[in-house]
Amino acid sequence: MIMNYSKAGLFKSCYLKNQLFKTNKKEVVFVGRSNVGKSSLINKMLNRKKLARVSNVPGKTISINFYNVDDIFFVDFPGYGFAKISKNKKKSWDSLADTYFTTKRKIFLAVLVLDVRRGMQELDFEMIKYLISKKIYFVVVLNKVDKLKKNEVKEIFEETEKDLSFLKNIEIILFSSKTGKGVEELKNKIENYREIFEV
Ligand SMILES: Nc1nc2c(ncn2[C@@H]2O[C@H](COP(=O)(O)OP(=O)(O)OP(=O)(O)O)[C@@H](O)[C@H]2O)c(=O)[nH]1
Ligand SMILES: [Mg+2]
Repeated sequence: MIMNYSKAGLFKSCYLKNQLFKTNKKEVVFVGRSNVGKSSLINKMLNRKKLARVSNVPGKTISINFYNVDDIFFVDFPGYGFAKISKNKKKSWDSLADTYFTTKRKIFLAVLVLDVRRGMQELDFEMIKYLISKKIYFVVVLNKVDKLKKNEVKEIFEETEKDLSFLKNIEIILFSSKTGKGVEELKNKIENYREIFEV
C-alpha cells in the first residue's frame, strides 16, 4: 500500500537507553557513518526542510529520533565512525544502539546510508554483519551522487556491488538528498518491505 508521507512529525528523541520505549509500530531505521546524510535523506523523503536536524559538523544527531510517518516510525540514528568521538561516547553509542536493536521491536528494514565518494568502509561492514546477526533486512543507499560525475558514480556503484557480493541479494540505491534522486525508489522499497514484514 502506498504510504502517506505528508504529515510526519517528531515522536521522541532518545539520548539514553532508559528513554527507549516499547512499541507495536513497524520501524525503518536509517544507519551509517556520521555525515553521510541520513538526516538530510529523511527530510528529503518527507519533503521537509528542517524536521531532522542536519549539520556540516559530523556528529549532529546524538539521539535516536523517532518520526511518525503514516503508521510507521522513521528512526534517525546517530552516525558512527566520527573520528573525534571519545571512547566514552563510542561506548554509549554502542550500548544505546545495542539496546535499540536488542529490544523486541518490529524493525522491518534498515537503510544503510553511504557517502558515494567513499563507498563501503570498515565500520559499514561491521554494521552489515551486525544487522545480519539480528536478522534485519537492509538496503544500501549511495547518497550525495550530485557530488560526482556519472562515470564516477558508476565506478563506486560497481565497487559497492563487489564489496557486497558475499550477500545473496544486494539492493543498492543511488540517492541525492539535494536533488531528490532515488526518493521514489527508496519509498517503493520501504513500502514493499513494510508490506511483507510479519512478526
Ligand atoms: N551535496 C549534497 N550534500 C548532502 C547530501 N546529503 C547530505 N548532505 C550534506 O551533508 C552534511 C551532513 O548531512 P546530515 O544529514 O547531517 O548527515 P548525517 O548522516 O545525519 O550526520 P550525523 O547525524 O552526524 O550522523 C550536511 O552538510 C548536508 O547538507 C546530498 O545528497 N548531496
Ligand atoms: Mg543526522
